[in-house]
Amino acid sequence: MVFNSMTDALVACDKDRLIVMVKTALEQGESADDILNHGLIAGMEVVGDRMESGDMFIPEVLMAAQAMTECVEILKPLLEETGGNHAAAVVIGTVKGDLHDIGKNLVAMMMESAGFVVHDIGVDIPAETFIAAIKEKNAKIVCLSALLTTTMPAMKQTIDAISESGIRDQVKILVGGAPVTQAFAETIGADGFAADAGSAAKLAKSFIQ
Ligand code: B1M
Repeated sequence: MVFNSMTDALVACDKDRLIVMVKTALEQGESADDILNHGLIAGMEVVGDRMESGDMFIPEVLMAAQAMTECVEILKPLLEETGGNHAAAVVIGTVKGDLHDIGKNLVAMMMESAGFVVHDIGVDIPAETFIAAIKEKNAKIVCLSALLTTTMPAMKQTIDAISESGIRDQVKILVGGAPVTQAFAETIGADGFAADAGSAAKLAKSFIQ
């Protein structure tokens, strides 16, 4: 019930109401994980459906995204699990042409709390910027995020460019984002696919241990 109300507040772009709901739910003993998954992410699914059907427009979707981001900030300390210190550097970004960053930010957060040193290089990132960051940070893991079917090819282009630059053996490349699948990850030569932020951190740990 409380999660349905969160969805309603998100769809109504009512940030203040949403923040109060999140704080109240925490006080009432709901877990940060449940609030994120059943309240906020589920709400964003509805926002996506409305966007697709033309019932919500970009400015409203941006307001909903901002509301979600602020709520994630509240949940952040509670979502973080200590996973030991892996010290390995992770470079993460959303691929070229794609501006979506909420999922990528969640993955970065979970990686950080799993003990990685995370370098978030942002959104709309061309292959050459990924390559420069991998070299500069001596990264062992690279995470590519894409939310659009039209930017999925940029994942392959990025992986190809990393191979051509001669540093492919130095890094494990993980991919994710709503339209991405395990099969797609295999097709483009990624080392792994994660469906959500928690799985991404677990997968990264499995490559380092
Ligand atoms: Co956009 N958008 N959007 N949008 N948007 C989608 C993705 C869409 C599905 C909506 C829809 O039509 N139903 C659709 C894509 C359709 C398609 O490609 N088939 C779409 C579209 C079309 C567009 C535009 C083209 C719209 C337009 O301009 N006409 C445009 C493109 C802009 C661009 O990128 N060039 C656009 C713009 C935007 C906003 C800027 C308004 C805003 C983004 C704001 C922001 O990110 N700061 C926005 C939003 C908010 C969405 C929806 C509604 C929500 C995305 C989100 O944040 N979800 C989205 C609909 C949807 O996804 N249902 C939609 C919550 C987030 C936590 O989930 O990002 O999936 P997600 O991340 C998950 C996993 O996927 C995974 O872990 C995360 C959490 O556990 N994961 C990874 C993500 N990255 C990972 C990386 C990893 C591992 C796991 O690496 C290892």
